[in-house]
Amino acid sequence: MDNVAVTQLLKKNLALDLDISKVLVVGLGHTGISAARYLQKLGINFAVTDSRDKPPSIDVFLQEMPDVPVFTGGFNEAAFKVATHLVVSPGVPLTEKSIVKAIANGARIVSDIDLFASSVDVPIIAITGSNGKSTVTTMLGEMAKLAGKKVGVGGNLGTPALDLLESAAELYVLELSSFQLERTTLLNAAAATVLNVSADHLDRHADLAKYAQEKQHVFNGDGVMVINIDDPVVDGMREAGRRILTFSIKKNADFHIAFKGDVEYLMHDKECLMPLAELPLEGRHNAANALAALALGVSIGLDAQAMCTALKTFKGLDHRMQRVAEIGGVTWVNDSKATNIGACVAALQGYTRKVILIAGGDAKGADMNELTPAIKEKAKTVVLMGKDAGLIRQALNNCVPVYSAENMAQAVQISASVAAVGDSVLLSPACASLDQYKNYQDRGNQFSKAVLGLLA
Ligand code: UMA
Ligand code: ADP
Repeated sequence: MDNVAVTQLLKKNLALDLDISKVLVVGLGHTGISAARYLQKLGINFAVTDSRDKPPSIDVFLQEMPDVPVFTGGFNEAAFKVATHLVVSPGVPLTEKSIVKAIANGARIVSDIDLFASSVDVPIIAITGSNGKSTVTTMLGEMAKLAGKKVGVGGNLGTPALDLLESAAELYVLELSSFQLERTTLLNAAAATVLNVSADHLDRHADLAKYAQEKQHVFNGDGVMVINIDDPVVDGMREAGRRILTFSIKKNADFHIAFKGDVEYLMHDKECLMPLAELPLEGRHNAANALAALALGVSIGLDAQAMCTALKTFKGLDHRMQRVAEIGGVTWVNDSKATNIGACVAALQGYTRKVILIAGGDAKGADMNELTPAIKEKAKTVVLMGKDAGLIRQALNNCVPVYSAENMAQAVQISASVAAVGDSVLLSPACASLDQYKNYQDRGNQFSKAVLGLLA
């Protein structure tokens, strides 16, 4: 879409008027800088604020936009007072005092996704859920490429949505977080899914119901709803009158798993799409992810053969059930991206033999008792680390042997000392990493480094 058409839509949809509106971009990380570039390009009057002294994108911002007002080291009250619109980064809670006050004064909250949705006239596929978003988003991106589409892939995954506009794609696949969705009103995706809902980010959302409600916004509009019927919370999100495609790894659905003879297939209705064994990813949950990606692809008419080829050659993402090494008959698996209970439980459920589990970190307000049944069933030993290790230890109540580790090197050493030939050691923390690491990648890398160090 050209700039004139976009500014007309912004005025119509968001009352964002080139001549009179004053936008405040709140947060200067990836989202903030992408929003600033977007507003600059359209000639919209804006300023930027960030509570940190030196926010992540400040240098590049000052270089690219030296004339735009920027307030750091605290949220600038005067800037909030004059703002008609706030583009709030997902990491900044809407309960922030300055934001609450600005809303009371009539300012309108706009997300980068709202701006994005007002700037494209090609289909958007939107993917959310507690777990599997990045995997399904990447899978679908690969499928679309193999099906010959020029596709833009991003959102919560890597490239901020507004930066994708440069690619002038004919299809966009967006991973969206609950924080992005809670502040988005304009999305009307051609097809959307909530992959699953389990406890996460409860330090930011009031409770599980509120968190699920935010995720449900992904279904705003009239596009195809792709529904996981194995998850009762998601199944309850169906809307009458909408086109719905269902998927399940447990029962019959539009996309499901079934045996034909002694081969298990990914199925679309009665059609065998591909043998499940040809999906090169560990864990039953990845079969669900593949079915979700297939359903989303079918809903926008992607070629089934191209989609299956993409699945068969899908490499998987780092830090998700990633096999690091086999050393002395022990397999070491990095699932550092398991930053909530649901992901850890899914990882454990994929094993037939009991594992040694390394877990712990920042529980983000989750109830660690929910982890106990899966650990009881699937773990022979647990090694705990991080801020909320005590909560997990308490929840386990000595149902399995539990060790404590100060850091990753020690956790790996302890695991190596208790592992026997044929065992797997799984890093699947069920917690965020920020109490001890830069991010989940840093945690996963430290795990891999310590494991490979065992070879020395
Ligand atoms: N900030 C403040 N005050 C605050 C909190 C943050 O000023 O109280 C500032 C920070 O100083 C920072 C800026 O806000 O400079 C932006 O921070 P942000 O946390 O919103 O991060 P972005 O760099 O804009 O990245 C965000 C997503 N981050 C979060 O949702 C926390 C990125 O997802 C996403 O890739 C990016 O937008 C592009 O869309 C990351 C993530 O961890 C990967 N997401 C969570 C998850 O997957 O679990 C939801
Ligand atoms: P997200 O982007 O939602 O965090 P990822 O694809 O990055 O999802 O995977 C995050 C974690 O969740 C990893 O530990 C992965 O093994 C696990 N996981 C992936 N898909 C699922 C699923 N469908 N159900 C439960 N856990 C999953």
